[in-house]
Amino acid sequence: MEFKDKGSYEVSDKAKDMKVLIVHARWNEKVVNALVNRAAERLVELGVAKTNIDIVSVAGSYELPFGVYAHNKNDGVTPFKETNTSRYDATIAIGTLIKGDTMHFEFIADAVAKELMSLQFKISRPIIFGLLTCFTEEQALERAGLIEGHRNLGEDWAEAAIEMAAKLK
Ligand code: DLZ
Repeated sequence: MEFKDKGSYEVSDKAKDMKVLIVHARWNEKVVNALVNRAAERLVELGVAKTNIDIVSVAGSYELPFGVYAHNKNDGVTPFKETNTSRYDATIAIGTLIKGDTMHFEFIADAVAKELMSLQFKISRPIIFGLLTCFTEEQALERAGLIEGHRNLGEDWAEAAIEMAAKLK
């Protein structure tokens, strides 16, 4: 029996009015590009207009939380307030960390996960966790659908973005 699956997904008809932001790191470009492309493609399949999807990059995964914060701000200057919520209905933060010989991986993975989680409640919008934390390059290629027989997780992140954004619509 297969226990590790994502369950069934119900498509929301609210997607056609949504604006979605994808913020991605530039490290591990091949994997990240495949994840970003599939996430954007799936958003369109779900009904989001291509013109309502913005894609921006940051240097590495450590920069993802600030990139999400900066690009969600309405006027680019004032801090978020209750009346100053994001211009995006959802954000997908995408990066790939591959473990090296030091503790770098652990520090970044932990810091980014915690910050993206709490940032959602500051900007009052869902942020989807598209950070792969892999022990090997092969694991990363698998999760980006770049090894035969494996699914690209970008599509799950797009579905999660629409599902969570629909809760506020
Ligand atoms: C420095 C670094 C290393 C070693 N590995 C990765 C990685 O596998 N994936 C990734 O997205 N970023 C990596 N970075 C860059 C850091 O995330 C960050 O950009 C720098 O430490 C500068 O803050």
